[in-house]
Amino acid sequence: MGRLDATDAAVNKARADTKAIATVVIVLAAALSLRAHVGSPDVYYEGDAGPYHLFVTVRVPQVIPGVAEIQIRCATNDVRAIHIVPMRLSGAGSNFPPTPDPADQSKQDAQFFTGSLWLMEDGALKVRVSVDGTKGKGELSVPVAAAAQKTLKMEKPLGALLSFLMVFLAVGMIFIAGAAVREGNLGPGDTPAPARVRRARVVMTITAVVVAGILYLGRAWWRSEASNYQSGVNFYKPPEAETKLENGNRLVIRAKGQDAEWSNDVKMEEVIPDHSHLMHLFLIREPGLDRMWHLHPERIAGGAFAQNLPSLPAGRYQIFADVVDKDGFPWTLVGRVDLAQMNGKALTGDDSSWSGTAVAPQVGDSTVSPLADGGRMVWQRGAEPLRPNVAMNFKFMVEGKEGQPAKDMEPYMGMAGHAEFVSTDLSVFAHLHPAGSVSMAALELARTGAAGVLQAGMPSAMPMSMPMSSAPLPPQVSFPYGFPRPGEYRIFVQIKRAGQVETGVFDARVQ
Ligand SMILES: [Cu+2]
Repeated sequence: MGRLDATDAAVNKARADTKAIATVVIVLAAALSLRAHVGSPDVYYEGDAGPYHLFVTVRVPQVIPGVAEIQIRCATNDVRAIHIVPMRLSGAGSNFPPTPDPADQSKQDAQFFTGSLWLMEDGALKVRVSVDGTKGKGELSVPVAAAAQKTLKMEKPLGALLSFLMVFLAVGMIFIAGAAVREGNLGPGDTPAPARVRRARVVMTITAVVVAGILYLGRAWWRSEASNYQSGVNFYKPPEAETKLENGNRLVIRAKGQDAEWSNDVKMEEVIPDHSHLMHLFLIREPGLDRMWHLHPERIAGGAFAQNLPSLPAGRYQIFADVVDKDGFPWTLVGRVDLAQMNGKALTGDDSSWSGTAVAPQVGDSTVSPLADGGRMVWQRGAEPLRPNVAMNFKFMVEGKEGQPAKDMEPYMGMAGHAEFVSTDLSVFAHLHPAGSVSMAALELARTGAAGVLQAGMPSAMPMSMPMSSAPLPPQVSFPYGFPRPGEYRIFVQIKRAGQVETGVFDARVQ
């Protein structure tokens, strides 16, 4: 609690300071954002396990192997038992699960279950949730992108204890070897012969050299393990999006991996379609986040992606480009590009854009957003302040010009809505759907258990919240999510009505 208050105070102080300092803060924050992962590792998922509707949160450990915390809220009170087990998302490992663990049912709240799972390996995993209740059995799988986020430092007392033991054992070994030679076959009361004393000294010297050698090799082993682990941490940092402008307005994006191993493992030539597209590219103008484009570049030769830019004003744009690799692991390429005024074609297909006012920190939270068609979108949130790491359902109501609930909602790329939660310092970016923070391609892999089921160009996501009939969707769309940390966020909510994509934009301060 103290830390949160301190952070808040620091934020307020920074605001009160001069513009020059504010600029420095922004530049610093932007620099950090390029190094950080895109800042939202936990998984929020909402879906059906047979007849049971569940809201699942997976708190991914910061280190792998590590313990993931699982929370499951059931929509109904007919669930008796839940079992959870981690598995690989696809491939052979997904067919041979270990024995599932029972989740604990809360004593106060029978609809709430919790459990802990060891995640032993990194990469694209899933947590299989098996439900047993009065309506029989049900099952669902939640994709989890398991990635080591940092190397933990050894705690000082433990380090001190281990150092002491090391010295004690090393010195002890030398003296034991010496004593064995000197006094090993003495009778009671005898004194060792001078020759034995001399030999014992030689043996002790040799032992000291051997012990030093063992310690040296141990240190080398420790360091190589640590550097292996660190390279695992680096592996999962968001890859850099390298950009190049060709022929005036053609933006070419290339993933610059951390190293050769990354480029070899995560081939852009093999990324799989995620809700109808190989890449979802978001261009957000800095620093006010007052312009946003959601585009879908085509893959070109050599694993690069190309997008003919629409008309857009000059400025510095933050790039977030979502792709899903062949194993179902989601990556967000992160970059930045300075663009002059662009004169391009009108948007087509699933491409969409929004323009509005810049974020104004003093103004605070907003819950009503005017839509381009004259209607509006309302964020139905309670009065209580927003807190980090709290799983919530973000509900948005779409209204027509006269304030009536929209009756012409259509699926947009197969779903009722798409939302982008972006921290104003650009260190957090999450692209969400009514099913939550998992990628739709990973969800499909979790269901089918095998890669290669998806064909390029085929819609990858079975519409979750969309009735298969052509009846209009309900006017309300919701997204399960939790803010990863305190700060200021801008939320873009994209829906489609009467053939037109509309974007509602909301500002939120998380305390
Ligand atoms: Cu989407």
